[in-house]
Amino acid sequence: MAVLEHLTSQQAIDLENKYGAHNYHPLPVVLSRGEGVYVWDVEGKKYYDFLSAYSAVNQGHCHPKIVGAMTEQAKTLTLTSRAFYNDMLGKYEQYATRTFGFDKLLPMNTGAEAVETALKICRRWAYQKKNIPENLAQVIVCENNFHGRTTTIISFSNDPVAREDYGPYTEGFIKIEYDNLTALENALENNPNVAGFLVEPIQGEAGVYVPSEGYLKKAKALCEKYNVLFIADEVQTGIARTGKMLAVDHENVKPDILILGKALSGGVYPVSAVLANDDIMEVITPGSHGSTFGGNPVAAAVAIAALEVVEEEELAQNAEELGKVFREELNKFIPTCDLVVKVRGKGLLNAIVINDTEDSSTAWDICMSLKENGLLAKPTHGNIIRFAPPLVMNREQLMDCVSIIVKTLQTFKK
Ligand code: IF1
Repeated sequence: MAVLEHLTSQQAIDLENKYGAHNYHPLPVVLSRGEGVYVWDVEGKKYYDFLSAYSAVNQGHCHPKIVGAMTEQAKTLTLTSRAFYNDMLGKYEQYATRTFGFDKLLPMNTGAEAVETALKICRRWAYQKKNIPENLAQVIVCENNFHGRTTTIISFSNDPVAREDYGPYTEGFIKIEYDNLTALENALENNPNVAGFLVEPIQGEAGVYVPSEGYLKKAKALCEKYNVLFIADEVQTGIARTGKMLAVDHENVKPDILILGKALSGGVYPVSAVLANDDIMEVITPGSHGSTFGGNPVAAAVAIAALEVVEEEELAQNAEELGKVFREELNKFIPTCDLVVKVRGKGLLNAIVINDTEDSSTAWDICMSLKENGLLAKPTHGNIIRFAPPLVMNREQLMDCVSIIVKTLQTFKK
């Protein structure tokens, strides 16, 4: 078979199965094109994308402004490494720090790398500024967290599938219950070696678990009380997804360290970043951290364009409004049967909980049926289905999607 030959879905799936490592179990759909809120499979069938590449494609597929910025920059200069300056990085750093209100930005590529970077900054700060004795710094994390796939990050995961047989694990993490301020205070008090608290403002992988109102604000206050850095992982919740530029904005919380990824590039290129003020970021000195691709000119051009699109197209407001409509509409359906326990979420990061056990196939079967009906979504934790369309959706499209979802759920009615 010639490499560029047109493939059927089955052929593409067979190739991945044969030649690719089996680290995913995808829904059996093979996509070959995307535009805005839509994607098309290789047979030409059109779908609403209700995953948005796990919230990376907030600005919609192949946004012309972002793709334009990328192709222009790709024709001009792609990579210099940080051994030399480039004429795009500073402009991007200025734009992004102004947008998010921090003194400085450290550019990386993937979300996991940015989380690792934040942890390194936090540990350095602990030794150099908080005077924690060498190698004793601890970071508090939450149960059911998801922060990525590196060895250190999976060390403090409690998902057996993500961790099993990857030991030995990195030390220095304390795990507490999410959305539990007493547990946080217990972990902070009488422990002078705590350096930071790493938290997702909404737990995505855990099934779009929204904490109680005020949790983040009070958690930040506790961190201040004990001189501990509040580190917000907004890789999934950031960049307008939840109806504000950042999910912490809902509670007017300013993290000490902010982690961004995914939609920072609109999903066209891997771009991640860590932001902090000078008193923290100054612990990073030449040679102490880096990346070949981090801060490259294409990434910088893409990220500026991606952030401009969010502002110009008022995507946060749109996510806020459409999210309310989505939950309202689903809440009309839920009492009509026993199939769906609840809908929850913020902005356009939502999930429905199916009334079945975690090991049942119901949520998967519903997603297969949604696919047949022209909408792509993926189950998480067995009985939860995440709904996160691109934020460029309009009200009419959203109502069309609600009707696809409701009609599909009706065929599974209990
Ligand atoms: C996979 C989940 C989403 C993240 C947060 C850091 C990262 C992620 C809060 C790492 C990544 C992903 C990665 C993807 C599945 C996915 C996911 F279901 F696993 F939890 F989005 F909901 N912090 N999330 O959500 O970013 O290194 O991937 O760029 O790993 O299979 P990355």
